[in-house]
Amino acid sequence: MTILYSFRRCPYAIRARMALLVSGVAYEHREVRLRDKPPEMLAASPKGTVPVLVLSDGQVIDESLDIMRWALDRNDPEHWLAGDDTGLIAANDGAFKHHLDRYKYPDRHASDPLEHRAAALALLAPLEARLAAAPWLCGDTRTLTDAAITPFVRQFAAVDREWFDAQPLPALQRWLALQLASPLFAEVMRVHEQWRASPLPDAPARE
Ligand SMILES: N[C@@H](CCC(=O)N[C@@H](CS)C(=O)NCC(=O)O)C(=O)O
Repeated sequence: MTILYSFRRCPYAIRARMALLVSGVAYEHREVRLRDKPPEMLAASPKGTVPVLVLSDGQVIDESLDIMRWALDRNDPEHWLAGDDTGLIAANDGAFKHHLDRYKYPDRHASDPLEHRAAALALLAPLEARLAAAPWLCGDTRTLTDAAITPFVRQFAAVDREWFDAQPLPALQRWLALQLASPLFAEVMRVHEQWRASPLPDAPARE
């Protein structure tokens, strides 16, 4: 059985789960706590980030975009791979994520949150322009690019919802709201209990 080590709120894990779910590939979900990672996950991927996918033959995929592409290569009923915009995704994972972290966690980064909020906001302008021209980032249908970027924009919006809703980003706001209200998103955000390996069976009682 394919196994996914995942953490509910991690944007990388969210996008991996979105692609896995759309592909219909069966897998066992193992919910981890980042402060208490299971040794089974670290044995498979010592770098210690989620998501980690362990295939039935033991092969390990421990980058979220690779998990998405692996799943969709198996089965892609919504043609998500037709919208794999590597440039847009790289800008999200690079500069946007950089500013998002420094806006969301100023204490951790000793950063000025408003400076980084402004920088991240500027990076949303190209997304707004695309979404003003078409309902999804790569055209008329939802694709891998939408799924890859949505969890990060969701985090950005949630830091100060009132401020985000007041920004002149009507197309992006509609796009985000549509996805957060989708059955796909509801399913990937379902709460799972922390996974733990089954305890070893009790040792036989000694006479
Ligand atoms: N490039 C990786 C990044 C994954 C990542 O950084 N995940 C975070 C959680 S959102 C993590 O596991 N961090 C390790 C930790 O906090 O201990 C991917 O795309 O899968």
